[in-house]
Amino acid sequence: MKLTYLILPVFVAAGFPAIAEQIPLNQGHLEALDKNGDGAVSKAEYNSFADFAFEKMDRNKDSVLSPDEVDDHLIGDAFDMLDNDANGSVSEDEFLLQMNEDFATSDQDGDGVLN
Ligand SMILES: [Ca+2]
Ligand SMILES: [Ca+2]
Ligand SMILES: [Ca+2]
Ligand SMILES: [Ca+2]
Repeated sequence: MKLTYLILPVFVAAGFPAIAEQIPLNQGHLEALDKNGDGAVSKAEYNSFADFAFEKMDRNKDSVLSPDEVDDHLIGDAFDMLDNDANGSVSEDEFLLQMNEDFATSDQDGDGVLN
């Protein structure tokens, strides 16, 4: 399975080693997301990871991500992509929207879990 490009930097945000733009999802990533150890990443597990990543990136704890907070963790033009309403900050809703799209993209067989 391929990670989509946004998920990967979020791994970086969560303390995984920095890595290049797009890599295959490896067993270590899966295990980190798979909290209950059933070998698959459910939407709930993925969402709790997304929450964690958002909080981790939001250094000043104002509940939005500024460009510098995003640039520290995400690659390329991730900020513009995340900032749907182009108001110069990324809300948690905007972030989770993109994360949900990434989940759907990664879940190629559409069964609601990544494995
Ligand atoms: Ca699981
Ligand atoms: Ca912030
Ligand atoms: Ca915004
Ligand atoms: Ca699946």
